Amino acid sequence: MFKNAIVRKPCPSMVSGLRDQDNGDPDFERAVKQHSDYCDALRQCGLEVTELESMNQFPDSVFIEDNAVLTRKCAIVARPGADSRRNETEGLAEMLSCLYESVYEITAPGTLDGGDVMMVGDYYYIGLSERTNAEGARQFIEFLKQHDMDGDTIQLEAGLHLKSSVSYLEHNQIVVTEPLTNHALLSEFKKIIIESEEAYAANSVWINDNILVPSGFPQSASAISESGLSIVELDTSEFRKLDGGLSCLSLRF
Ligand code: CIR
Repeated sequence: MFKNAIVRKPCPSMVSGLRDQDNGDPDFERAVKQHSDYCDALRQCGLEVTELESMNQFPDSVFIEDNAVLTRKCAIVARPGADSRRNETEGLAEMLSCLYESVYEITAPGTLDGGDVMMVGDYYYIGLSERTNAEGARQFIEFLKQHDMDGDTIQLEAGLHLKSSVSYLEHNQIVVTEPLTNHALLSEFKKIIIESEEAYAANSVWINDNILVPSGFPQSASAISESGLSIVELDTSEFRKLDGGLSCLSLRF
């Protein structure tokens, strides 16, 4: 069960956030509304939500998931792989030290984005991507081991982050897109396959037996609810323009 979430408010400069393809700039006012609905959904799932002030000097800072990984036993501050995001983590270790006895930081030359880290209990899957390198993953696993946790890496061939393609929905169940469906490390999971035209819905989020699913992906929504899970659909259109999904918008712990 999660009890808390940390989010960062969107900033007006998000209109110049990073993106792989140009699908138009996000509308800031609409993003603020979608973010507020997201926070309400987290609260309805029973979470206490801490809203950090926006950081206009960092256009992508609303995607706070990439800044840290909060495990059951320690906090690990990430070192974002994109240059423009590298310093988003300033002050975070200090803030997290009020919540955790053990706070670690990924250091150079390691890079790691939280979006590349999928938690399955005390075991972590780490995507090696354009943002997360082998050294970042190595440091991350070393921190885990100090607390009797462990992890392994998955080399990504496509997608921004690991969790752009696969999400753990608890109960030994994942939603996963085609490229990772047959990955050896994921073979033990029960799979809900997300069709390629709905790939964005692979970034869905388990919160206390509710699944947050992006709206506009009907096949995925019914596949997830058919497996007995209760879904909450949320509009993320403005964050999607920056390749961001539901998980990126919060740290849950
Ligand atoms: C970026 O490219 O870093 C942002 N525009 C999107 C980050 C999305 N984060 C995530 O999937 N965890």
